[in-house]
Amino acid sequence: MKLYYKPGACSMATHIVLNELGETFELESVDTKKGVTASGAPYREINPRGYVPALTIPNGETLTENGAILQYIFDERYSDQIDITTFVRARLQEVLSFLSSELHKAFSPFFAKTKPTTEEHAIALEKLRIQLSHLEGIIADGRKFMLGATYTPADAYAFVILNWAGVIRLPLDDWPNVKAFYERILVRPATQKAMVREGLIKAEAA
Ligand SMILES: N[C@@H](CCC(=O)N[C@@H](CS)C(=O)NCC(=O)O)C(=O)O
Repeated sequence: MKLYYKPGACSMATHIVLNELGETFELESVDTKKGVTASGAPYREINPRGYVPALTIPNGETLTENGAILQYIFDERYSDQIDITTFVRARLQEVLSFLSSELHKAFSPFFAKTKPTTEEHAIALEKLRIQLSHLEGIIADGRKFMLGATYTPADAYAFVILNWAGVIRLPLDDWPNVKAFYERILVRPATQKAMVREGLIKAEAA
């Protein structure tokens, strides 16, 4: 498999999950602004929408969109850890959809090309706080992972999004379950390995 990524971006969720599974895979970084991969390939020929992640799977097809990629890996590789019923798949999709269309997108204004005005920043922050409170609700019942007792790709995706809170200097103290969840996923060896490989932390810190 081959993952197209940008350091610290949502593509790191797939990177972490592949590490969790002990998969052998290739990584190629993408300059999404220039639209080229590290080896000089035109990235829109890989993902016509120009953003990461994209994952080339063993049959030669390339999948895009976090939700689809993470669902694919779950279906293909997690059946020995969890009974993948239609209901469990729907639960995963429920969480992945929330993460992708609500929580992930609530961070977008902070990374926009044009710096938001003070008023826009305040509105965006309020919207983000609401989504973090929704996440707090999902993991409030003492559950260890997003789906309950078992780690799934949704945990890696939630972690990567929460990591952006540090980038925008938003402490997670107002959401204690979210903060504890973030810290639980942060210390996992697969997470640390991906963060070192993507240059987010130094090897000796891992
Ligand atoms: N709908 C897409 C959104 C992916 C996305 O937002 N990717 C960001 C990084 S997290 C990106 O590549 N943005 C282009 C850029 O940063 O130049 C998905 O869920 O996969």
